[in-house]
Amino acid sequence: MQKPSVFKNEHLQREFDENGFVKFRMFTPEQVARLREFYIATQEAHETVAEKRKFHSTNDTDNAELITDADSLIKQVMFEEMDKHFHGYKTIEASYILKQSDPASELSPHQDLSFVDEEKYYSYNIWVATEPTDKQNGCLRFLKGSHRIFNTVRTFPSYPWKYRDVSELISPYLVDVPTEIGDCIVLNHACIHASYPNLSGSTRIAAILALIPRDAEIYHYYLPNGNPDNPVEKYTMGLEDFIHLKEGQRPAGAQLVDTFRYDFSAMDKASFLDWLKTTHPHSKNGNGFFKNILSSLFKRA
Ligand SMILES: O=C(O)CCC(=O)C(=O)O
Repeated sequence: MQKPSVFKNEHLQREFDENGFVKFRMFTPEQVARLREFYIATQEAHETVAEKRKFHSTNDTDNAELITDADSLIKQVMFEEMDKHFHGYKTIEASYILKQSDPASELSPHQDLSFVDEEKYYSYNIWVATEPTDKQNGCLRFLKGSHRIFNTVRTFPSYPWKYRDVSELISPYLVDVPTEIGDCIVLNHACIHASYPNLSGSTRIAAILALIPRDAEIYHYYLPNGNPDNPVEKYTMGLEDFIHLKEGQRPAGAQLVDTFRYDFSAMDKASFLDWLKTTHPHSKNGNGFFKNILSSLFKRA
């Protein structure tokens, strides 16, 4: 089934559909400066969790006033540009994500939570950093096309990851996506992505806005205790429900619309290697990687 388009520009839509992400220049330096200024003004409130987590977001503070104010400011700036590039969208929540300068700020390959029924729709983030990003301060990295491997349900607060048995195979195939001031990266939440640790000496400040196609319902999939033997609970959500969502807990006021058992079984290595061979046959890293696998098979003990 064809999922609805969200980009006005068909080349951007094609690249997004094909790769699961796309980068383009969306903001002026002045708009980026406004995103940064709000963060600096609220830095203390944001950094209440900084001791515990080297990668954290506004939501991690559990401070409803800060979460609401950050959501409004980021949306105000982003809405100045949204309709030039996107159509048929509905916004969810906006927040800051902070990567402190620390080796523990690395994000290993992952997918983001599900927000919609991905048989019919997709959900996505607009990600914008308030400084240029590169390998040194933790730029994003993507496994191209990985949003198309399986339709997965990605539950809160945790879940057994579909790619848990192949996670060590992913890294050589990730492509780095550095950014300049004003660039945004639009990423499909189902696309496998990661980011380098920030080792630059200062915090990397980024803002994100989560969106879905206009006709899609916003869902939140809750798996009690992250235990795959439990049924998944599916809730319809509004912005307020996200603002008040607490670490590890059910959304307090949201409506439960379904419960279902979900098969969380892992993708096996042979199938993943097959997928890599057909989708990334010319990858520089990939060829080397396959050679390594082959040569290690023929190594004498
Ligand atoms: O900002 C980062 O380093 C990672 C962002 C990310 O994983 C996301 O937006 O889903």
